[in-house]
Amino acid sequence: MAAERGEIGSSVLCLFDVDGTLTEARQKVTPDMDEFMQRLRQKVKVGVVGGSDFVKIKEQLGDKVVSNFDYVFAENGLVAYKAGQFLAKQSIQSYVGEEVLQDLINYCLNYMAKIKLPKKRGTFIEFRNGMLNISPIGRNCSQEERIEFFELDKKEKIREKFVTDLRRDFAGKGLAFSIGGQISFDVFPDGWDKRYCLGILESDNYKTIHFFGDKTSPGGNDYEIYSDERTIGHSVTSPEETRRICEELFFH
Ligand code: M1P
Repeated sequence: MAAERGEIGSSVLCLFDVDGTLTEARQKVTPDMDEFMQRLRQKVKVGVVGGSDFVKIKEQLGDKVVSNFDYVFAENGLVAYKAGQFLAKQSIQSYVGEEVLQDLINYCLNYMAKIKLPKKRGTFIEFRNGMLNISPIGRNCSQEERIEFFELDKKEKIREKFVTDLRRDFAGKGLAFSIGGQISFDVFPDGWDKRYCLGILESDNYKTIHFFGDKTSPGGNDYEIYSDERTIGHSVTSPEETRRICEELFFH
């Protein structure tokens, strides 16, 4: 279905998820898409809001990402850059406290020790600024091993079951769990999902904020910001679809 024509100008912001929306999962942006974003930036303000940490976003969108986008929100906005400058970051340990954090880490290590998979690699828990990223196969897996796990997970729902158990066993601890990619899920304090970046944007008084993401169903890491009344949400299935919708909205 064709998108309606959108307003343009500096009071309009387009916010993009990264994996599956601007790039293929954990892959580099294509030169075409990169160039398209710069053309779009002449019509509206543009920003990215990824679940990944800043290092991964930079790997995927290039070394100039902070100057190529008006906003870069890594870890859902828990690490934020605006107009080419670092703005602020959050710390999960100061917010949650060592007690709950260690219970969570020990629980996950124990849980993963009991999962048998075709392959297991390293870095099962990545400790980030504002979140923990948990991966049953381990983040050091190769691209081939990543896809193998992803396919198995679709059938066996390994991550879904893990997250269901965590939600039950950590109920009332103020933690949220969200599946955004292929081999892992993210854990962060309640409310520190992608809506977190909307709080940062409040003082910039945008008239319209469009959000584009691929994990927009309940449980996906784009769901909350996609369904928030402060955004116009667009659910996409690929970078090509993101581009098509933007062309329909802003280039006609
Ligand atoms: O941006 C979506 C997700 O990307 C990665 O997921 P995975 O490695 O499982 O494909 C991670 O960086 C994750 O934190 C992030 O939410």
